[in-house]
Amino acid sequence: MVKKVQHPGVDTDVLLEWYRSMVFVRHFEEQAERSFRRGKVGGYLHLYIGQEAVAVGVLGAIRDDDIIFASYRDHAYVLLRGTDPGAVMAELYGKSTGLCKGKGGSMHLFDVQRGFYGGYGVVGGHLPLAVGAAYALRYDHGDRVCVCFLGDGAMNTGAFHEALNLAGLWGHAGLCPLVLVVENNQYGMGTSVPRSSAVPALASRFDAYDIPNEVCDGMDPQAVYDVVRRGVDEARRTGRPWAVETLTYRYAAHGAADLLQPYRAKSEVQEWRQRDPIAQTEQRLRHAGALDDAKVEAIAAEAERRVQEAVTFAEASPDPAPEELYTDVYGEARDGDR
Ligand SMILES: Cc1ncc(C[n+]2csc(CCOP(=O)(O)OP(=O)(O)O)c2C)c(N)n1
Ligand SMILES: [Mg+2]
Repeated sequence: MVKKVQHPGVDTDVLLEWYRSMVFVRHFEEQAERSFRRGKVGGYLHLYIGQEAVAVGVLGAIRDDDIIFASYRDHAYVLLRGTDPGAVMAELYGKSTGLCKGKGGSMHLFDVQRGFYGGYGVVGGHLPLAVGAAYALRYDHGDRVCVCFLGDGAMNTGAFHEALNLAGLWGHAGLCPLVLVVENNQYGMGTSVPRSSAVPALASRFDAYDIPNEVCDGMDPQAVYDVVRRGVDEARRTGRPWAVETLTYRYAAHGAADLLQPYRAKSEVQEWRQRDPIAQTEQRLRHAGALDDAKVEAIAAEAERRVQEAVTFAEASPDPAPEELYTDVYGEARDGDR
């Protein structure tokens, strides 16, 4: 059921905003990596560099009251959702002023106020949660949708099949407005999709659960937006799940601690870099007369200024107090819970 995607133009002003957002996210992550190398960021750090067009296109297609679930490669979603970059950087630094008081770290960002329901380290573990959340949204008679980002590797977990079967089934009753966004970045750690998936045309797997699906170019925010916008509108209208496989690439290592990448050729990374989402968008905007050298520099400088502000905040923030070790471990029982 894989369709070819055609996309008409998005407004130049919108594209310029998306460009600005992608530049900011990239600067933020490049800084996060530098901080990791300096030993300022502990634990894991998975960078999204190369995949920015997917987050921008998808978040551009949903409403502010829609909700989002994601894996551990999660910085872009919260930043684009409007979470304070200082709180995100402080979270990576493990500081008490962090988004999750320094207790979640890079993989477990969470911002309920802005509809971001995490940040999960267990591959595929968030899928059952997202299906349940989508069901809850419709059970409450609302018209919000739940967006769930997942990697190609997550599609080979048992949780994927169990969750998606329920999503398809509940969708028949109009009770699962779930938008599944596969970010096929070609690898799960060091294993390529053809080496790990019996059927590498991943979107087709959704057919098994009666979930309509499409494939799109994940290096182009406009292409992502156009296809996802249709899917979101459809899920909102019908209460049925919908899925897209975005074809994208991560330039960075799987995690910042992985220095060797023997599983792929440098030339392959270079080839994908030719289609860098930021460079491509910049070209398009220059062509439309909306960007020139001075504006490109100004946008980069502004991104860097905001990132350095976030770093200054994170560095100046205190570590969590030792007595905080046992707080926020369990939820508080409320009246009527038992
Ligand atoms: C259940 C489980 N199995 C294995 C791992 C180890 N692991 C961490 S990331 C990863 C690869 C996942 O690949 P993918 O879903 O494609 O996401 P990507 O890293 O490419 O964004 C694996 C196997 C894990 N975290 N959880
Ligand atoms: Mg992957």
